[in-house]
Amino acid sequence: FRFKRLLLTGAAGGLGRELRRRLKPYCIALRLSDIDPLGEAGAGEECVQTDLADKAAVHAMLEGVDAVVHLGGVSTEQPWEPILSANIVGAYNLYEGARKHGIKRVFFASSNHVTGFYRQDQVIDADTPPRPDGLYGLSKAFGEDLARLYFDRYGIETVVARIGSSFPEPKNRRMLSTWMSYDDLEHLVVASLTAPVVGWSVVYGISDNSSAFYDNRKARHLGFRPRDNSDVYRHALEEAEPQVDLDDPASLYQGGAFVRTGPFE
Ligand code: NAI
Ligand code: 15L
Repeated sequence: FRFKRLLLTGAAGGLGRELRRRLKPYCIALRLSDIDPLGEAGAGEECVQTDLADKAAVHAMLEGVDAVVHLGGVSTEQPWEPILSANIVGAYNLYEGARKHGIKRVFFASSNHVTGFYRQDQVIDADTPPRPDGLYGLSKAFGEDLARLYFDRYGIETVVARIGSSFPEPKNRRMLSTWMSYDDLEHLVVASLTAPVVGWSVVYGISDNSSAFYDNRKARHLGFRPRDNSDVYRHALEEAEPQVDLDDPASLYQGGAFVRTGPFE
């Protein structure tokens, strides 16, 4: 399966740098975009430094693109202004540009923080109502609804991936539940871009973790089969953190420390 041209936004970020390398075999041209510098374009790469809040630049960057992997934006809890600009105005510019250029499929990097205020003793799924744990989670909930509107009105398909914690390894006990390996991230993105029919689908981006907070059965049609499992790290993380303090909201809620980050003024 090879796309003529794939667009990867947020390409200078942690996940973007991984996917830059991993998505190349799936397309002839990989267009890379970020507000930060992207380095030299390699063979088959096109680099476009763009602020997602710049409507004209975003529309121009979507020209000639078959499908989008949208990772760009603020990725942590921050003051309102940067979130508004990158995640809300930015997502709107991206979908409007996609509509104008007839783009048919988007992978939208949403976040577990859309539902971060569910407790860690609950298992939730794609139909559980949003319960954002901060402005960041709220902005991702906006992106998800925007994607749904653009599917219902214009037929642009989106896989909304509520990514858990995608890092080389889980860093704490919470991440035993939320971790997704980079290999599984790649499988999820490729499954999302190539499944024949996705409409507007929600999937939690996690590996096959024994203590997952999320049930992905409603996303089986994507054919995403995570192959890694955080249990490999369980013993070491439990030894390092034998007790959790249940008076700390970060230990009680799925969103972890995000539930008590901010306000900033
Ligand atoms: P990151 O912060 O390393 O990368 C995000 C990239 O977006 C950065 O390179 C940044 O320069 C760029 N960006 C920020 N504002 C921008 C703007 N106005 N215009 C253009 N580019 C802008 O984050 P990471 O970890 O790579 O995450 C990628 C995506 O996945 C983000 O959307 C994040 O919210 C989402 N995600 C990541 C998770 C993880 O565990 N890594 C978990 C849940 C969601
Ligand atoms: C996210 O949404 C963040 O982008 C990422 O940096 C992690 O903090 C992750 O969630 C998490 O919840 O562990």
